[in-house]
Amino acid sequence: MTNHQKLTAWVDEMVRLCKPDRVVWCDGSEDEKRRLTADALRSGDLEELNQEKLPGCYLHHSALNDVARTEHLTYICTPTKDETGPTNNWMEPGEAYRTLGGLFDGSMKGRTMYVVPFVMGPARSPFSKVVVELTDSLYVALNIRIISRMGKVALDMLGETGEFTKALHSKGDLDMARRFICHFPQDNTIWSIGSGYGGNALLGKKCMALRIASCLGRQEGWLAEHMLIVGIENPKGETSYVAAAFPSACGKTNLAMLVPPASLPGYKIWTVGDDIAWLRIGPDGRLWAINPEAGFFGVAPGTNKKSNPNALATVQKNSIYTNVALLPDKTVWWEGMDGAPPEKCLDWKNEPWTPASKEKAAHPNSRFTAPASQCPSISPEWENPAGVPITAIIFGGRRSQTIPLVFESFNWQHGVFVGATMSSETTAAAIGAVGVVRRDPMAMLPFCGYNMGDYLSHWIGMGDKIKHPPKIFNVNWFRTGPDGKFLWPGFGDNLRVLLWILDRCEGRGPAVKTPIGLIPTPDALNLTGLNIDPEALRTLLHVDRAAWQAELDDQKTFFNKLGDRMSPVLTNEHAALSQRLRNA
Ligand code: SAT
Ligand code: MN
Repeated sequence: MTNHQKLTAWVDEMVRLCKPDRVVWCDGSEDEKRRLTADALRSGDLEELNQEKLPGCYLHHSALNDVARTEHLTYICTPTKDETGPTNNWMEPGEAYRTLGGLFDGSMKGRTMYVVPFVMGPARSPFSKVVVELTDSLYVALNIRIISRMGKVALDMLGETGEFTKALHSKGDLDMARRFICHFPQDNTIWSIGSGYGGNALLGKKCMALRIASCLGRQEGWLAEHMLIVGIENPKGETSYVAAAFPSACGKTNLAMLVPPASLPGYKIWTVGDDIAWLRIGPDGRLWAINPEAGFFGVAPGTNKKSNPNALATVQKNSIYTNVALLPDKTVWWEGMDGAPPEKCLDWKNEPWTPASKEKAAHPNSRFTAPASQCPSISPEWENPAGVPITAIIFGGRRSQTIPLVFESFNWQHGVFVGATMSSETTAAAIGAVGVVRRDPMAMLPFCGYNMGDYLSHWIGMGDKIKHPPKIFNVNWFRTGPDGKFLWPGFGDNLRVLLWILDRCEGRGPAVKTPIGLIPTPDALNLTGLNIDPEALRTLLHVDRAAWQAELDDQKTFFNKLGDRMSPVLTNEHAALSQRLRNA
């Protein structure tokens, strides 16, 4: 299938290591999809869903101990620990190759190795990159087929000498004690063993498009970010694009597919990407973004006709569901779907479930994998090889207190500080406690492939090179009142915040200067048709001095952790914020 000698030599070497019974090169064809699906149904990797109601859709159950990313088992392997930095786990490359090599040795005996070449980024884009993943998981091969441009297209792009990321994956024995996800930036290599799930196993996604790509971006002068990309078309037919970073399971997919409220007629939302953005400086001095992916790996629970009708429409065909509940008519269900819970179903563990059951029917991190092209709001520009120009960058976390609904930074450097001091309450997307506030700069804490201090300096440095930088904002949809309920309606109504942001980018939109940034005056947001308590709005736009003092201290603790690699520009920004709060 290829005359790329380095590629075939590497595959041969990995075959000698893993010792699969068979090696299958994936070409990405429809015929191959039918074959692999039939194999997956036979092996139990997939279960067929109701083909009348959900054509081309299948259900996958993961192992019970393999339901989310395992950050504590994820390593960056650089010659020195300093290159990896204090926020990542580090393993010396030689030791990593030895340890994992021992586990990979013979790991595919009795199994098939799928050679899965794929392109991250639009075909024919100079910004796209090729990855070849070797995997013993049919589920992984079939998922990659959906979320990237897989097969011949990638080998064609490689030609005989092209560069590619070498990604090796085996389910191993799925035991967490023998699970490792290792990245070797200097070798453009990823080795992952012991998990078959999501970001641990679909190596093009978090491992390549963020961790490895962030290293490439640093070398080559661009940014690989955990950001959705969305176009907002106004009633005059003009579209502006924004990129927004939120941690996993904080509503990126919902924001990327937002449906404008009926009370704001004439606006349209265009989805370019829902999870990852690669950002480069264009010849016009603006920042341009591509979505390296071709599909969505979205959180299922909470997806319904109100929260995300576009996602719901997207997943009606050609989709793989993971760890959702199965209804008697072989369709799927999850908590937060429209209507009443079913009288009975099979839960994500394949056990009988009724509304009286104590546990959830769908796993909180259950997912759908669906082709982006099926999304009703997909942007006509989503595969433009040049990307789309970015007007604003938005940072946001899940914070029940302190952080206002929206504020604008004073300039690029302050905006980078705002991103660097992002924080969020943890979610089910990673193993560990849920609801704990953690610092998560640019939503990249688990995904930055090198020293976080250097990463933040790279952001500062990019600002010097971008002639027309986007304005930087911060949002928080998740602030709650004394009763614990969300103060802001969220979802479609988030458009009201986006419109203020775009107004500000055009030099319009009233704002008040506060120590933390520029905040809309209460009448600056278009609230037509929205019934919101004025007191709630006041709280949403309020900067509480005492709470911000505590925030400052926590920011400082985090910055100190980054040690001497911390950007002095950002420590100065911290001091300036402290001063502004004192003077306020
Ligand atoms: O498991 S993934 O990393 O693919 C999803 C996520 O955590 O955002
Ligand atoms: Mn994500």
